Amino acid sequence: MKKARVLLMTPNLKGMDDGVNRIQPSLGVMLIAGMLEQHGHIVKIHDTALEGWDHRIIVDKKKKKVMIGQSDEQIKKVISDFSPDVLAVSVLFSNFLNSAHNIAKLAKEVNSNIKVILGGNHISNAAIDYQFAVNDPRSNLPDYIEDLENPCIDFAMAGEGEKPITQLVDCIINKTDNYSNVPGLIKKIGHKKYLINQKSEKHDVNLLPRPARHLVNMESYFKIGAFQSAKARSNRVLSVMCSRGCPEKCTFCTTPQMWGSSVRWRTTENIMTEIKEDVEQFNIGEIQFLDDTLTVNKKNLYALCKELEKVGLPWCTPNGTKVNYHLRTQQEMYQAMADGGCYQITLACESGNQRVLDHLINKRLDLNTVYPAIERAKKAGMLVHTFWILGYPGETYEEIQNTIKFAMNSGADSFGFAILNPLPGTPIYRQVMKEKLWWNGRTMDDMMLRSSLIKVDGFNGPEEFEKFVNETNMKANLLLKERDIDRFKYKYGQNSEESHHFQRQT
Ligand code: B12
Ligand code: SF4
Repeated sequence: MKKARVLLMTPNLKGMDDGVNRIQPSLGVMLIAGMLEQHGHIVKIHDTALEGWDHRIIVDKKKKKVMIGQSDEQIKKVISDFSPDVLAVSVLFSNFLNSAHNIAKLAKEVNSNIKVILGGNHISNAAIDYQFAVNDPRSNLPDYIEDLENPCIDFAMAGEGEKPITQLVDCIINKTDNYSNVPGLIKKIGHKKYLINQKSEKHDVNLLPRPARHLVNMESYFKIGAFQSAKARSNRVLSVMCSRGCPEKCTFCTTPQMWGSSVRWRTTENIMTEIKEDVEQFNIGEIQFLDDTLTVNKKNLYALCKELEKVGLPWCTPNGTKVNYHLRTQQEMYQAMADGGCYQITLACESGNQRVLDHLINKRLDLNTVYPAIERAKKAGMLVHTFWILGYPGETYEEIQNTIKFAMNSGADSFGFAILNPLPGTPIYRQVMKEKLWWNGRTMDDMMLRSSLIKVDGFNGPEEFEKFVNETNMKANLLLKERDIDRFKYKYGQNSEESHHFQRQT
């Protein structure tokens, strides 16, 4: 079997000129790379945003939108130097799309024989929305798949990519044309007509390769130090995922569609082998778990905490954990996490209104469980960060204010008030498309950390709402300083009082 040269790229990043822009190695890309290497292919990973981190172009002054990453010439040079047979671009965020399309164009300019594949969360969900569009002409969803209408893109792939990409690369390099057997493959076959193969079966997470961190410029990520949980105990962060899937079905989230409802946990041994070896190899100072909800399976969590205790590194859960899991033994569970080294837990509270939780986002969360959970996590010795979302379609101005009040009275140490972004593939996105709820002039392309895309009750425009949410974040994150200066210093560091930037880091 012939072996291919595969270049895996993550595109330039869109960010807010005055905001915190985060960057970390892409787990998806590293896992795919690991699998391709196992199959003997020659693989290179290149993150154009990382390599061009200091190169920022203002794309829209009013929206404070900047593009971070390498220039076209630099990207072309990388492609031409490596001379790949296959260029695989990962589109994790919908706002990566333009940069991804640009990379595809540049690749074809370098050599029109390079086969370009797009994959990742955005692509997977765009394919789902396309199927909705075909079945419902009144959906206002596009009745075509944008990516495949671009002649520079040969294939897209939906779903988990590790196994199918090796099949696709084999087809390409050995010119077998056996595309209908490649799970998740999407290929244009006519005007607005596509071959859409059924997605791959859910992968056995214990058979996945190790993320190919050896192919990544880890030192540059450490130097920038803008990992998911920005106020880390160390810049040398290892991002680890123990599980795939989530049993919940929140209407704003892509996880149930993308990863499935049953949670697949890696064995403790499998997780710890990765952690121990990579902690050693990269001199890691902190672990951040990227699981969608790390506390879902108590037995696995306990086993993990026991092993992490032996490693002795600080760790945290930058993604939200569900507030109301294992209520009867919650104190014990939080204690096990704290004893295992968890210095900060994030609780995904989302709203201070039962109506919003029940009827707008299907969160399956009783508001009465929120304050006790925060108290228990603090009692166990952890800092408590909380997630809240403002601006759901159908949420009233009063409900937005309620959420802020509820959050600020909760006793949490810090607060991330996000703006609801309608994410492709989710029920909320389909509602937004059907009811045409976008702010005038805003599209999916404007999605960034704290940018406002859809209309919000009580606000006249996106800028007004963004300003309001930014100020709310500032105000809420100053509370800890007023309430408990020692805890504030513990969270932000000894010199935090002098820092004018700490509020942005939560
Ligand atoms: C970590 C994370 C972040 C991190 C870092 C991202 C990174 N580079 O690692 C940070 C903090 C930056 C972040 C920020 C945001 N995030 Co985020 N984040 C995640 C999270 C929790 C994990 C990502 C991950 O590593 N997944 C695991 C890997 C293995 O999956 P994967 O990358 O998708 O790869 C697999 C497949 O997609 C496929 N694949 C991937 N690439 C390719 C390429 C090819 C060619 C092929 C064939 C296959 C393939 O194979 C891989 C292995 O199976 C996801 C949720 C999730 N569970 O995925 C949300 C998620 C990606 N985030 C999301 C959002 C909305 C945001 C924010 C906008 C938040 C906000 N509202 O403020 C910001 C955007 C920032 C920006 N600049 O635009 C959404 C994105 C949805 C969308 N359509 O855009 C997600 C999906 C969560 C959700 N709510 O649904 N995020
Ligand atoms: S928001 Fe969290 S709990 Fe809800 S479906 Fe997504 S991952 Fe699961």
